Amino acid sequence: MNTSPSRREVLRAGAASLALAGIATPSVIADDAHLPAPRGYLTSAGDFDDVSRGNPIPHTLKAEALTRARLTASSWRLEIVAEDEAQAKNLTLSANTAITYDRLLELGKSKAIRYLKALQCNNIAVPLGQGLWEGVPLRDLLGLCGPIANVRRVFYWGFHNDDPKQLFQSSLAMNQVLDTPPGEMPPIVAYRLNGQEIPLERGGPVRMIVPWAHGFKSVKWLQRIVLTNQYQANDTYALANNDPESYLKTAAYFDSIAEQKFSAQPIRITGTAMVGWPGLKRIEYWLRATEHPSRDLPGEDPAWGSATWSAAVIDPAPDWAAELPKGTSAATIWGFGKEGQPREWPMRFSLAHWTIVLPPLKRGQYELRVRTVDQNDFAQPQPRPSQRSGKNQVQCKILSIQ
Ligand SMILES: Nc1nc2c(c(=O)[nH]1)N[C@H]1C(S)=C(S)[C@@H](COP(=O)(O)O)O[C@H]1N2
Ligand SMILES: [Mo]
Repeated sequence: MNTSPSRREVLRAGAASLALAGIATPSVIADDAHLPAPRGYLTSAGDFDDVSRGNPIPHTLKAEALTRARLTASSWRLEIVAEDEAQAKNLTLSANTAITYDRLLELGKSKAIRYLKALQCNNIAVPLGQGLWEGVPLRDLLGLCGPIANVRRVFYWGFHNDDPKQLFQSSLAMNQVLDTPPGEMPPIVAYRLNGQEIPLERGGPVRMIVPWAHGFKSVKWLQRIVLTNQYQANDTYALANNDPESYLKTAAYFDSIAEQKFSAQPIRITGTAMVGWPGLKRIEYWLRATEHPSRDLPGEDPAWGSATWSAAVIDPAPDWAAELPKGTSAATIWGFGKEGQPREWPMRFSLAHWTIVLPPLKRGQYELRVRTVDQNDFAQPQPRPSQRSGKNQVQCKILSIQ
């Protein structure tokens, strides 16, 4: 456990700024003994939760089947094809002009971008895992097709067992590909995860990564890009009433939502928060004693209006040298300054860790709710409680004190 003064000071400073903002602070926050050991920021490739379609699932293919599927580094090819010839020069398998893995890595020598990004499915609360992704901006690959005319959208998909029924595709508007706002991260065609080749299970050898979006835009086993003048999203995820243009939501999640029993002692509850495009200002909790605890509290219940929210503690930025893959200098990562520290903390599209420390409680039952407040001052589940654009309902954990 790290009890260095600097960590304590950072936590106290955090509490002080919350007090200034008029937010109650937990009573035992300065007591380091109740804070967890610093938690990691990179999920190892095999530890991500997996969301993969296909029969067989592409990452179960072996040996020759894998080469036939073009899912090894030497067999992998990326085609970029316009709907009609006047739109762009095509890079195809048949003309032997499709992009090879070696060519992608060669481009990466001058164009590569690296960033931290957590994957989250818009239909699953709790992020799937966070990686350090590296790749070539998609715009630079489109640049290989010469002048592009009359193209409004990019469709793309990965290997799907050559069965149209298994196609999993996604799309981006051309402006989302080409006109990255300054200081924002572009979509990349990624070939490294946590400093290593992307394993097959995570969508390797090459996968799309779209920083601001839910997982369905980050297509695995990427093989084909289509330039089109169609203007509508054709995402597989547009079906089933999902919002195909959803942004990652800022939201807090308990590490374990399971009901827990405690004795009369200080209680430490931990969790993570996803930081969406609106950023993260603070995390708050509401503890309420009740004889009949329930996780579901309807939005119209007057209790929401009289709730008292107190500050949870967000972990300060870690020691990046210990966090990052060996040989990766933090200063080379998007959003980090020359000194190797992130310019904003917590960082957008990535994970924060938080801790709630409760003083000893009286016997009884309690509902504990946690929510984020974003940089626009929206508290969960606002600004957009639509569950088809990403899960951001306020989570509840039930505590019983014996
Ligand atoms: N080719 C392909 N890519 C895909 C999917 C898929 O089924 N096939 N699932 C998507 C969805 S819905 C999510 S949430 C993420 C999950 O990424 P992971 O399995 O690396 O955690 O991958 C996306 N990319
Ligand atoms: Mo998903």
